[in-house]
Amino acid sequence: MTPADLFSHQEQDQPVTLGPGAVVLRAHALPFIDELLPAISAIEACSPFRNMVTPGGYTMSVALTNCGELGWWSDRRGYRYTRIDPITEKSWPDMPPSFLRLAQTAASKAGYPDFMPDACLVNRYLPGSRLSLHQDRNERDFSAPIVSVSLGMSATFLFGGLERSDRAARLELHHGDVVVWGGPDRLRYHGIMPLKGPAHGLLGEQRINFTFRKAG
Ligand code: MD3
Ligand code: FE
Repeated sequence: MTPADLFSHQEQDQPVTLGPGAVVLRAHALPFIDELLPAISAIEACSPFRNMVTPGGYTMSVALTNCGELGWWSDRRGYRYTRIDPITEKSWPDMPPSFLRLAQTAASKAGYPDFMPDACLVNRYLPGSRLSLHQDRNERDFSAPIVSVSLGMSATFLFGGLERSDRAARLELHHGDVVVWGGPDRLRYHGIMPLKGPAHGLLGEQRINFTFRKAG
């Protein structure tokens, strides 16, 4: 059996370790789903999804919005966190209570009982959208983990090493999966292969991912 087969046949109810600080909680978000979908609509109504431009001048194929005190932003001048959405010129929408509970229950299961995220990036992938290998290093404190939640269509996640040139392993992420990345895995290169495959029963032809961070 290949590692991919092992991942796809694993028990749904026990955490799977990807590295010393990386834990996959299969289907952990499913009990929250009835609260999450309306909460995403409410966020989107305040701060719509938009395709940001990278410092290199490329428009991202992933559309993004934020909730929480701080929101991630990219333009020709660089990557950073802002308190104000530059499009609406208002604060980013509040982090919904259901989002916070989901992030904190997941972080606790992974060994981070005091996780207090102040930022949540919401990514929307349509068929063909991808995220090339990158590190998340715009946050002030790398001792806090990142919690990621996948909804909708399945995607192939790439997790590399601490150098861009390190060979990346692959993992399928499905609707409801939550991954906690901390400790020595916090700065690993990672990305998402171009989205393809069957539409999701509930969300249709899209994948939504949110990542909770302690940014400030
Ligand atoms: C590993 N998002 O928003 S989530 C991102 O599915 C991002 O939309 C991807 O990478 C997505 O920055 C991947 C999984 C993830 C998120 C953050 C990490 C894995 C990580 C930070 C460090 C190591
Ligand atoms: Fe990332």
